[in-house]
Amino acid sequence: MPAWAAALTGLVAGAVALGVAQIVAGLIDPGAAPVVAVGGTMVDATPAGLKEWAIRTFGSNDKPVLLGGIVVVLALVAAGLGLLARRRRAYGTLGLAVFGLVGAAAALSRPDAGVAHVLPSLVGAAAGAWTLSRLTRRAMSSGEEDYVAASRAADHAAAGRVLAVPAPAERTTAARARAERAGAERARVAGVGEESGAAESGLAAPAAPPPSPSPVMPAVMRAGAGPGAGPDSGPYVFDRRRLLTGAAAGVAVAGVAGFGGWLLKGSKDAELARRGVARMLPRAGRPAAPIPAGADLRIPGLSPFVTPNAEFYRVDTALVVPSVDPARWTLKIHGLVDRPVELTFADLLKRPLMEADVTLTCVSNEVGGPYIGNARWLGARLADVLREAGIRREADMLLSVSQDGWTCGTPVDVVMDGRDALLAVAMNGEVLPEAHGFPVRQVVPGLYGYVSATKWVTEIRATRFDRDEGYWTPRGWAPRGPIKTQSRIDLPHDGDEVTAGRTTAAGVAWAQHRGVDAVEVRVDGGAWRQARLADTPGLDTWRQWSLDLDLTPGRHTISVRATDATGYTQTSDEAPPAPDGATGFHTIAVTAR
Ligand SMILES: Nc1nc2c(c(=O)[nH]1)N[C@H]1C(S)=C(S)[C@@H](COP(=O)(O)O)O[C@H]1N2
Ligand SMILES: [Mo]
Repeated sequence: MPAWAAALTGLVAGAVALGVAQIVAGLIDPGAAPVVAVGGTMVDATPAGLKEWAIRTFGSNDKPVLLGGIVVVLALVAAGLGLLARRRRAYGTLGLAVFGLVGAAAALSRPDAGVAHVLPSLVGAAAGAWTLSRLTRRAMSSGEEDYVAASRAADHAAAGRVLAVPAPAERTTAARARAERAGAERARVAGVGEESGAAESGLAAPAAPPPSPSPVMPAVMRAGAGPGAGPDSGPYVFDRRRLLTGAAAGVAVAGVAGFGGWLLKGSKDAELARRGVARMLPRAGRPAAPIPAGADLRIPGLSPFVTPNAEFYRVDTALVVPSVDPARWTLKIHGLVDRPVELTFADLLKRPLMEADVTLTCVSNEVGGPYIGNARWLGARLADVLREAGIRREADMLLSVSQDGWTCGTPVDVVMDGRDALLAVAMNGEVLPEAHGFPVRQVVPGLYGYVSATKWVTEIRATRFDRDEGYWTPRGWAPRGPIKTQSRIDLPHDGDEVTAGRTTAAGVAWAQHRGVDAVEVRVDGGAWRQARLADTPGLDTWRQWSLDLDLTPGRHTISVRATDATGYTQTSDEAPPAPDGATGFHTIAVTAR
């Protein structure tokens, strides 16, 4: 088989393996798909620096980029396996088996894995191995099959002649013997003749010349009967057409299976459950006051005060969004507590629910970056739940765990100090979106998400900072992450051309749970000028600001800084996001014409 054809068989086998794995994963759990499982394992094993680079470089595309990269590597490996299988079919099977095992091991090692999670990889690898051998045979055995068919036809013709033409007994016998000799010879050449009557009769094989050969016969005879012909190099010829039709069928199977898996995943019950929850979601016992009309300056290009759910930033380590059935969801509260409890979703909804406007922020947000959003959350007070469980005095950390095994260490004193730390079930009047933690997530005002905002939360262990650590801490991030006072310019944009004269600058500033007291803007390093501040419903949200600037023609830089309600003005010292949040002024450059 030519190299390209061997590579193609490998590629198609790989595609079938992935497609089949995908549909099996669709039936079990999308997270058990081998690419996703291997990707997740890689995410967890990636050094913090590399991960930061990926987030910086690819932004919210980091997941598709990683998955795409894995698929490209797999495609290369699959093509390589096809080439190896050309030498020995067993190599291909062995290679696929190894990949199946790697996928299965990765799937099994995921924190939310069950034994069934090995199935997508194993079934996929088996389907791939089968495809590889099927395709190889299809591409290479046509000569053998044609030859055997031709021989049979010749035999039948000979036998038919014998039967059809009544003749004297000795002629009949002679004709039969000749036909049998010819059959035995062909059978020997084709390597299929042991059970034929001619072989048993012990006649010398080459007594008669073979009948008129089919067009492929010379090649077959050369390949099959030549010296040194190994067991694998039977009487094969390469049939491109049969390979290509087989490959097309394989690609179709892979596509249909992959698409089916995707559909299954999409229609998974979490979405249905979300709709069910929407009907049973109670109203807040303590509704928040309406957001003041003056909280949103409604300047085009300025971040709206309330971030729509669909536009809310998303940061997590989950390659596929965990789908959690609220009917089976429980929250286990244990560790340093006197009365461990396990709450069901119904238990949680029976508690008094309250609303709170809280701005979430990611510690990996660069100065001026997009990983911040504000929402109205509905949930149960976390402090009450912990108090009922009898949280002990020595506990200073809540180690929360998500459905997919991510962990987060939150200071107990922060949660218990009266702020609106919630086990949230709704976001902006909507059931929590799956990507934002359905059915239940933590929201703690004033702490970066990595130490507070556990999505898909299933467990809270009261523990100690000197005993435990959350997911990001061993990866180079601080154990505690209070949000730093910060501000951002939303308009104009860095690099914009603006008309000379009057230009409006506007943006947001935040210092959650301290509150923003002032925002100042300066042009070209000049004097700081007070910006106009929008209203705010409380201390836990960002605050819009705006200021009209007079810009002379030419290039200008614009900087912003915020002062929080403790009197602290954000520092000009520039620090990267790691280990505990970026600092420095957001500064942009524009050209006025
Ligand atoms: N289960 C889980 N929860 C998580 C994370 C995660 O990786 N897994 N990331 C956290 C981080 S770093 C942030 S900034 C917030 C982001 O919440 P959002 O995606 O709803 O905006 O979720 C937090 N909760
Ligand atoms: Mo984050």
